[in-house]
Amino acid sequence: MSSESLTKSVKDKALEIGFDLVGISPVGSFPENQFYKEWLARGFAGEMKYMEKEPERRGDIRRLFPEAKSVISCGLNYNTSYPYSVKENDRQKGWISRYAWGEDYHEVIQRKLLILLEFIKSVAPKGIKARIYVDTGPLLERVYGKYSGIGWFGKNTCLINQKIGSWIFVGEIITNIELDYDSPSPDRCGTCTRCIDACPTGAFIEPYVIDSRLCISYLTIELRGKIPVELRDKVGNNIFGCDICQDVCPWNRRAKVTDETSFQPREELYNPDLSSLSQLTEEAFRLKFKGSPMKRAKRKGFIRNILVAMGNSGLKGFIPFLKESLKDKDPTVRAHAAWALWKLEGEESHHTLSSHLEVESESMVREEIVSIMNRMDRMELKITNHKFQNLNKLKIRNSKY
Ligand code: B12
Ligand code: SF4
Ligand code: SF4
Repeated sequence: MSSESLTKSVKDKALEIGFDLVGISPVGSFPENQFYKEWLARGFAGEMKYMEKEPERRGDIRRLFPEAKSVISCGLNYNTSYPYSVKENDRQKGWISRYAWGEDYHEVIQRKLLILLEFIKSVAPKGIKARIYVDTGPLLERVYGKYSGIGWFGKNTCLINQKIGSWIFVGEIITNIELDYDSPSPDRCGTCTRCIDACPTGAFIEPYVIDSRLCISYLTIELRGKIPVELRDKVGNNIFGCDICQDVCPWNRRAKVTDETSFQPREELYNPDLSSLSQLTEEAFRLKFKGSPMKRAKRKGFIRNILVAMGNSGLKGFIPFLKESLKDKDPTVRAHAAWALWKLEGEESHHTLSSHLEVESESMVREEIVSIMNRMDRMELKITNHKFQNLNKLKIRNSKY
């Protein structure tokens, strides 16, 4: 079979299996690979230590697979037909990122790639070698997405396709056979800066460059310990991931709706009630999120996020749940429960928090509570100073008469 007809049959098969996009690029070292090392050096990977492992390999796949010649990039649309706007309305509820409403994409894409690989093996010349990737190894997947022509790097760093927008997952087959290659996708962001302007935490240090440490997606999924206090207000009601920089992107306005059944939202994952989730046990968490990407946050990370959203809600109805979480077995959970109580009750939380301090032994929680109390004291001092100044002003005024 000629490389032209092999390429065509591979692409036809990818679409037949259900991928929405497919493109092919030669293996290579592209200019964007240079940004990666710089990005790591600036500390933008935060605690994602796996990103720092073998950066050379991530930059050039031939270090891992020396015979590699071609990368077949496949894109799968996860834009289900649910509306976005609900999240703004109801403070009782938390927002789970669109990408996590259905089945774990790693598994869905891997299944499809395996079918495609079997097909390729059946039609390709003997001696073919190939590997499958979907966020499973050191590969800059979006760089290959761009050079395979399935999308460009938006200023929000997402891969955007002109026809179906950016609600796409990507996966690749890397092989030692040569195929016909596509041209890279041209950048179509133009003068737009909507994603940069809309990001609540200012995570885009400059167009095309994200500081993960500021990204809500990182804070609610990847970060294991406490969410930095100064960022908690900005997390809002995002309890797993964040969609804001994609929601505002004009290329998603008319994004095609997917018919992939695996991504249809599980009822309880679409804009769920916060109160129903804050008391999940380890076992309940495991059962509820089996087969879902949400398991990545682990129970403690997920409950931590719920408590932050409760604290940001302004709703005093959550106070009993927070008091219950103050007894949680996990110190990260207790620390965030203390913070959220303070957010909802202000000075009234003093009694509960100081009583808790008497029985709390974990330094992480003690530090949180002490810092809240110091803040309360500073506020008290400010109010007293303010009253004192007003009294003095009054005295001075009175002395004039
Ligand atoms: C680490 C990671 C994260 C981190 C860091 C995000 C990031 N932008 O890198 C965090 C946890 C924040 C994250 C969040 C999300 N992620 Co993520 N993530 C990854 C992962 C594992 C690695 C990405 C990576 O290598 N980053 C390193 C940095 C350097 O890459 P970069 O920021 O994209 O920078 C590139 C360009 O911007 C360019 N560049 C840099 N500077 C400049 C300057 C100029 C002038 C130019 C022109 C270019 C340029 O070069 C860089 C490449 O070296 C990939 C899977 C993979 N193996 O590729 C999934 C992946 C990128 N994530 C994905 C998804 C779906 C998400 C979320 C939407 C999930 C969610 N809703 O919460 C968010 C989106 C947030 C966002 N705006 O990026 C998809 C993206 C699909 C798409 N359409 O783009 C991927 C590809 C997984 C997959 N297989 O489908 N993710
Ligand atoms: S996912 Fe949210 S926090 Fe992260 S860069 Fe986009 S808008 Fe900002
Ligand atoms: S919002 Fe605008 S700048 Fe950002 S990725 Fe979309 S088109 Fe590009």
